[in-house]
Amino acid sequence: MSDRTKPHVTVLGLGRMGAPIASAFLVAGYPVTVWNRTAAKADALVAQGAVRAATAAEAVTAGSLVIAPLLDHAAVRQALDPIASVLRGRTLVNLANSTPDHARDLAAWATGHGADYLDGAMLALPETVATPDGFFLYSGSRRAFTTYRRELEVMAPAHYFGADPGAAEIHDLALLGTGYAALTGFLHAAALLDTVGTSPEVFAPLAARWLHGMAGFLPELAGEAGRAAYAGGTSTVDLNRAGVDSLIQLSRASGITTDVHEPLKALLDGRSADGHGQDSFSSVFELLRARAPEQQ
Ligand code: FVH
Repeated sequence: MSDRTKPHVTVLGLGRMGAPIASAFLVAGYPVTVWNRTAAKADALVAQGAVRAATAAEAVTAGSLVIAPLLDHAAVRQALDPIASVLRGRTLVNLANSTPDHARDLAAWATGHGADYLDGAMLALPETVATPDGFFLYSGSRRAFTTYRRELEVMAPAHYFGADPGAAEIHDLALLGTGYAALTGFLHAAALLDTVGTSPEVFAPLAARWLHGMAGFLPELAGEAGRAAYAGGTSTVDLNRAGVDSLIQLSRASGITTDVHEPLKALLDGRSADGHGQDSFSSVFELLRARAPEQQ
């Protein structure tokens, strides 16, 4: 039974993320209208108490808060462009993964059609929606974030990154990049161990323990990079060059690709060739950071 004192929530897109999001609002007692391009995906939510809208326009009209966990920027534009006029007076929360520029474009477009716009990025898995294990990032309209903070927290702990609509996406992509590097490293290592009969399942707990320890190293790495203070570190460029080199040699000898670690070796070799072999590993940051055009 929904609580009529709560704002009416519309969820556009009932994929892996959208379905648990809509379900979480129903569990929290919100009146919920749902729409999905493939209508059958709404069946279970309708059984749970959601109202099924026949069209995206009907769905947007029903809610004051419109949440769109669609596939990507193109899907958002395809779903919303034809119905721009019904957005007026509503708050649109776009949760599709996109680039900062796409987020800014969409914010300008939505605002131009009279909507309040919040861009969101979901750092969660379908099963961690509405649990403390996931978290969502937001940027764009502060008024929208403040007004609907309680509703946003139904989906996941909510973090606001300021008025630039692109800010949530920059931070999201930075976190995805961190994760992709770690997970690709794990898969490469699993392929390596597969050659000696150690299964990925056996290796996973060991890798998780190591990654947990690595996470504890982040404040030190961040402090060095933030201050550009690389002297006296315990884990130097040259020490890690040797480690990465051994890994590449073993990969090659085992018939495993070296593609994952060659870029890191190139960075470490570059640092060493520039006379920074005894600097901390974190000094690789100096080769990665954006430079003024005249320094490139
Ligand atoms: N799934 C995950 O693990 C990650 C977790 C972190 C966040 N990502 C991002 O979340 C966005 C949604 O991802 P998803 O996993 O829910 O994606 P799908 O299950 O594939 O559902 C996609 C929904 O989008 C609808 N859709 C696609 N194209 C269109 C279109 N042109 N017009 C209207 N709707 C469209 C699709 O509809 P249908 O295929 O069922 O008809 C689904 O409702 C995403 O940005 C991830 O990067 C997920």
